[in-house]
Amino acid sequence: MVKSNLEVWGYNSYRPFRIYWILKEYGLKFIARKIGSRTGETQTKEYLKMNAKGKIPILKHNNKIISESAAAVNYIIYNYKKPVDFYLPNNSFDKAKVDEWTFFSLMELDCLVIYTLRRHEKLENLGLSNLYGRAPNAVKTSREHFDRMIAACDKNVPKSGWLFGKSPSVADIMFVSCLMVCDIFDIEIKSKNVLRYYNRAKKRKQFIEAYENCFE
Ligand SMILES: N[C@@H](CCC(=O)N[C@@H](CS)C(=O)NCC(=O)O)C(=O)O
Repeated sequence: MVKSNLEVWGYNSYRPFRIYWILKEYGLKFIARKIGSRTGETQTKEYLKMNAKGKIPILKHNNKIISESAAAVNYIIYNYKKPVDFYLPNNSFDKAKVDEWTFFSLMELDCLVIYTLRRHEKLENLGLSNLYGRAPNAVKTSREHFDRMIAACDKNVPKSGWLFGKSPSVADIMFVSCLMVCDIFDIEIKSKNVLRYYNRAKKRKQFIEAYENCFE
């Protein structure tokens, strides 16, 4: 078993995947605690003590616990030495541009589209409408919103490399992790440019290693 003071709790989903990916980028050893959402494993007394929200993922570093996948990803970049092949902004404007992609991914894609589809799509489409209720109009408008958002970033996604040049950044981890959900919910990425970017991202060694570790 791997010895490390870093533990990722959660697997098999694009949100824990964000933490697996940044840890692979930084070449850090970690223990994967493979508990799943909606299995009961996030509702135990022991787990709720670590994350009262009863959700995955969390990152545990010694006795420090970080919930929220984006916060956990940032914790790694704030605390460990930047690898040569990873982009970190070094002024406030460039930092804001990375944040712009991060918040865009979290709010416009993860929250407005993915959460809505997960909650309100039919069971056979991998949704939980049996728990949260059918909402066909919300599902339809979420899918439309996704298309609009992807069209809006079409020109901002470079034709080669990553969002900020030759190396990936936190922005790429957040954006790509949301694009991964297209496969689950049968969403077509209608921008050829974004699709090419996504396919490039999936070929990165660290992405593949993280994927193989997170999704079994
Ligand atoms: N904003 C949180 C979302 C966490 C989240 O919703 N996780 C899902 C699995 S990926 C979960 O645990 N769902 C169970 C539930 O909502 O009860 C993050 O990015 O970490």
